[in-house]
Amino acid sequence: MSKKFYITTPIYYPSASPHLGHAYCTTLCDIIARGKRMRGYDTFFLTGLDEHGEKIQKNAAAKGVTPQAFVDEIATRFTSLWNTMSISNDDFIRTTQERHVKTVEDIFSKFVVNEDVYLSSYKGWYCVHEESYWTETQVGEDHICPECGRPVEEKEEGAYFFKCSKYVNNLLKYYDENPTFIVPVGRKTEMINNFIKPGLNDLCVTRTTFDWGIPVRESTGHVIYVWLDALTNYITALGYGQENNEKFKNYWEDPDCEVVHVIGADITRFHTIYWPMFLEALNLRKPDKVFVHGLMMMKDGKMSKSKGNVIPVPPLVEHYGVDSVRWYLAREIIFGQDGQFTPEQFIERLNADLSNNIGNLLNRTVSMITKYFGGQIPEYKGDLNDLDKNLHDMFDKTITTYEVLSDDLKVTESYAAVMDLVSAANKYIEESAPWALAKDPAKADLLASCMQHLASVIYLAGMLLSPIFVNKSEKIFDQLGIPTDGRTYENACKFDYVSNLTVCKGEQLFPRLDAAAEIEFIQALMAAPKEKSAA
Ligand code: ME8
Repeated sequence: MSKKFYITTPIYYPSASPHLGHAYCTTLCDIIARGKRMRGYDTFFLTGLDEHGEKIQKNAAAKGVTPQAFVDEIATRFTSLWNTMSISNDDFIRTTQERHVKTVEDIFSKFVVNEDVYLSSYKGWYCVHEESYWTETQVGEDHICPECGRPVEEKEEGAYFFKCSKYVNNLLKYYDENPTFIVPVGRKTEMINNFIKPGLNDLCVTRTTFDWGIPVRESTGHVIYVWLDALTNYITALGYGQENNEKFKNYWEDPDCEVVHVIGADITRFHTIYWPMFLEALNLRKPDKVFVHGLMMMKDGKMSKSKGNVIPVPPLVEHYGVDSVRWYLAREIIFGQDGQFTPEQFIERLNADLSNNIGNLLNRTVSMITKYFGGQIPEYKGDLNDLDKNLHDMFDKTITTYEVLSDDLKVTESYAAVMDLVSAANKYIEESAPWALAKDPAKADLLASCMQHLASVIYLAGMLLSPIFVNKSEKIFDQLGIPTDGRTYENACKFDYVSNLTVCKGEQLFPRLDAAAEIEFIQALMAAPKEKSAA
């Protein structure tokens, strides 16, 4: 039986251009997906757009275009950004697509028939930005949205309600039986204490005050609440409820397929409370994990177009290369925690890890193998001394550590472990002093062993880094002389695979960056007019 993995990003609102925050989430998911594919998992990676709702309708009206024309234009900016970031998604769902619309209508009808929804009327405090109703207590005396801090307005409308009361016990049982359903676990406590314990109201799942949404068949004038519409993308994209539902069967319906949703903290409530309830009502399995990542902030707080502090991604990628930007995103901010973008840390990260560490190791090793062995990687001589033995042990341990951490979605930690191996190999060069061994014919075996150990470490590191380095890993393999058909995870994990290959010295992979000049370059990018330079 093949190992299977299904990973999704949130589907973003195409209400404005995507920024580095969106790129952060999608790139991290891409790295996870590529890592699983590398290890032989049958992987499906989904991203897309959440195109309905009042906010989109208002933004389109402000521009004097139809909502569909509005989202069509912004959709091209998202796909272009995913191209720039080398995102390897298997599908791109848009909630205005027929496959999705029809299935959502069917899902709603099922809810009506099964009496999971009922018609009533709703009065409450509504936040247009979050498209959410809040209670009097939640908005407080100032009538402010607890999620985004914007003013809310009082509204009353006829509406369908989803019977949360029917499913809340099942949800709590699911939390209990699946302690890693919500990661980091602190988020689960937050959900229980803030939303479930105070009493979960039935959820209002239709709107009548605007029409840019999926219509309710059973009641003219009602459109389906944007969150019920949006969450179901995770199954409609796989073909749920459609004729062509092979992917749905292969991934969602296979209990051995791990299903993971990666989201930002702002949308935890919808994914961890309502989504499992909708699935229970449809009699479908629930996701194994909702992983809540942190926010990428700027010095003056959350990145947002209205603040004008958005960093344009394409010129960053054009200047530094996609692999470097991907490396920064994966390594600088611990996945699951908030982080801050600063030009100083960006340059420091690239210089320290890429230029001084992996780039340096590759250069030195290929040069020495060329100089001492005419370019041919010597045969494996076993562990001849403690230095060899320690590096060999670390090689083996890094494979296990990488696999365990990445299966736990500890992306940053898993790549830190790979860099630790690279640092250890650089240190091993200093301690083994191959230049001294080369002067003593009695130490020929030690010299050969040293070169072989270094080449093995580089092959493994290059492979483990390949989910991030979509270009440079291949260049590493070229310099090591790895045949194209030998570039597999299994081979890279074999300590003696590289023996007898012929290295081929190439360009320096990560030239050192001049910090002062580069910081100035990034600051200029950040100051550039935003709308043009966005995605
Ligand atoms: O909430 N740092 O869409 P959205 C890191 N359509 N991640 C960020 C970020 C930042 N500064 N800004 C945004 C929606 N994100 C709904 C989702 S899902 C069924 C429907 C990421 O366009 C983060 O993952 O507001 C966040 O959860 C998501 O974008 C919200 O995107």
